[in-house]
Amino acid sequence: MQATLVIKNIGSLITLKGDNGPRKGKLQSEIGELKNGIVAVENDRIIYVGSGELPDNIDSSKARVIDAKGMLVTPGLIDCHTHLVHGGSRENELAMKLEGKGYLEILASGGGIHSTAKATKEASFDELYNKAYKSLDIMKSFGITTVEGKSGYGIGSFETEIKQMEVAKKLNKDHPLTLISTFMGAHAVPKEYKEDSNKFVDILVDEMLPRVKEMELAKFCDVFCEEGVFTIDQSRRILLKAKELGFVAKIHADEIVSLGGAELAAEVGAISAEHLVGASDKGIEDMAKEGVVAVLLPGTSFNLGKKQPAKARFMIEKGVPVALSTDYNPGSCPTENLQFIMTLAALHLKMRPDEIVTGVTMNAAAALGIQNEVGSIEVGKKADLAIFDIPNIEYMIYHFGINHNFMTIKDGEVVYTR
Ligand code: IZC
Ligand code: ZN
Repeated sequence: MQATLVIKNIGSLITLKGDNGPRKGKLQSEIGELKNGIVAVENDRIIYVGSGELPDNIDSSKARVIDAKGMLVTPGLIDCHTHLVHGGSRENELAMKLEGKGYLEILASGGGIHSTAKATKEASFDELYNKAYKSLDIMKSFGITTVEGKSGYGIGSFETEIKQMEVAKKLNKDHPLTLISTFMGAHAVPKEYKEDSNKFVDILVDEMLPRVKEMELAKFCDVFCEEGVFTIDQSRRILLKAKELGFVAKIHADEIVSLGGAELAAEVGAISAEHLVGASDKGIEDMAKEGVVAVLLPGTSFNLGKKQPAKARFMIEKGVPVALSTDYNPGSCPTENLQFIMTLAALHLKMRPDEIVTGVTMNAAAALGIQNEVGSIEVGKKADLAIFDIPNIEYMIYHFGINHNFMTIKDGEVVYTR
């Protein structure tokens, strides 16, 4: 075998070796660490993972050799929940927030998602593309190699929804990172349908979903199931229709008000349910039974000043696989820094470092249905890796708020070096 890239002298190599995810219960903390690790890559695939030197059957004479000098290597991080493509920003809401106005209150008064919808509608394709490209570059610098991105700033303007997803499609082609697209036409109720939101759901189900499918613009369909946004019944209708058309279902569930979104995720067979701050114990148990991945977003709770964290420990104990993500968006979580989210997962969700690593690699991959391709460092998998200039994974969580990434490798190519 002819290696094209070799990384040697890895102090701590976090392989995540084992069954492809989702990893639940005790398996969430089995991260397969190797000391003095070495990884060989041929083109875009991993061909060897071990300790010490390469075996004789791997020819590294023509390979680029990277001396990791005792650093930490993990699978490329996966940010499985973002609202990447959008126009404008919402720093104007900071003053309202400081006066004690809540997220849903700002939304109900026509701000929040509505203000981003306006900016996204007004932005040209190129403006949206360039802004999102920059964010992908920041993510790349943090060691992220795969990103999920939602539409959802059309709010009734189907044209804007399509524009967002076309931007995402082009970004996936042009940018080194992988960007997986989600249709989130049900993100807020358009003002003109405020009195009859079921009418808007009719349009979503009968016109928008089939058209998005036909245009092959999204793998997933997501719904903001929340008080004052879409009800449980409306969310059920949208997700069942989406599934019937061949989308994979996701749901923003029980983020602020406990509505029964976790139960619905299990009922409709969603691949993941996101936020879950107010999820009921029964909803969590239902998710465990159906194998729904919990995508927890502690950066959002932090930024909204929420005191109550999602019940991560209870979820892990009950056998729900837990993934973690930034929720990068211009309102409730304007950051691309997944490493900081890992710190919050420890301090606020009481997750352990090994559980957290699984949450941003294998279980994030499982939340996107790509766990057979990425999420661990194993022979045959895509060579998506991050090299962090730290001695161990605890250090990443402990020394917070900065970027520890030294190098990002995507499809076997170095795409970022500090
Ligand atoms: O723009 O506020 N939670 N949707 C649901 C968001 C956050 C994005 C936003
Ligand atoms: Zn979200």
